[in-house]
Amino acid sequence: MLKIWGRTNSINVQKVLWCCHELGLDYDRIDAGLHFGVTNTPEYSAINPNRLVPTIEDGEVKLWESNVIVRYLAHKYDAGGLCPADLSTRFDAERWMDWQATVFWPALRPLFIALIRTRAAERDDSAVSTAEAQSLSAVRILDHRLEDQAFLAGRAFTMGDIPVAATVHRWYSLDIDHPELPNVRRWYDLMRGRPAFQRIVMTPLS
Ligand SMILES: N[C@@H](CCC(=O)N[C@@H](CS)C(=O)NCC(=O)O)C(=O)O
Repeated sequence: MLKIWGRTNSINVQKVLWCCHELGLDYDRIDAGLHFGVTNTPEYSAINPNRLVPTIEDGEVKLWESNVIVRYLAHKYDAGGLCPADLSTRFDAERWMDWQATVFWPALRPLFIALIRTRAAERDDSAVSTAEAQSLSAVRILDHRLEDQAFLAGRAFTMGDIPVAATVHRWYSLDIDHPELPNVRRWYDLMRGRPAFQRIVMTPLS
C-alpha cells in the first residue's frame, strides 16, 4: 500500500492527500514533522535528506517534493485525466505547479508563518505588509489567468490546480484584505465543491 509520511496540517502534505482522494487511492499515512518528530530519525532522513514532509513510498518508488509527488501520482494513476494527455495542456498544468512552488508560496508563506504561527507581539509588521502585497500580486496573476477558462490548464480540473488551490485556500483563510477577484473566487468555489478538497484542505490553519 502507498505510504505517506506527513502531518495533516502541512500544505505540502495536503496537496498529496488531496490528490490521493481525487484518485480514490488507499494509503497508509504516518504522522511526521514538527511535534510528531520522525523526520530526524536516520531511517527517515535516508529516504528524505531534507527531513521535511511529505515523503511517499509506493513499492520501489520513494519520493519527496510535494509537487513532484502529485505529478507522479497523477501520471501513474490517471494519465489522460489529472495528468493531461495533450502535451501543451500537461505542461501548462506543470507550469502552474512550479509557479506555486517558486512564486506564490514563497510570497504567502511568510504571511502564514507571521499570522498563524507567531505571537502578535513578535511579528515584524513591515515584513507582514510586504508579504501581503506580494501575495496579492500573485493572486492577481491567477485572476487574470482564470478570466477566460474554468481551470488553470483549461477546461478540466488537472494536477495543476492542486498546489495552487491549496495555497489560495490559505490566502482566503488569513485575516487580511481580500479584494474582489471574481475569477479566482469562482474557481476557488469550484474547488470548495470538491469532496476531497473539503475533507483534506478546508481545515482550520494551524
Ligand atoms: N518543497 C518541499 C517543502 C517541504 C516542506 O517545507 N515541508 C514542511 C511542511 S509544509 C516541513 O516539513 N516542515 C517541517 C516539519 O514539519 O517538521 C515540498 O514541496 O515538499
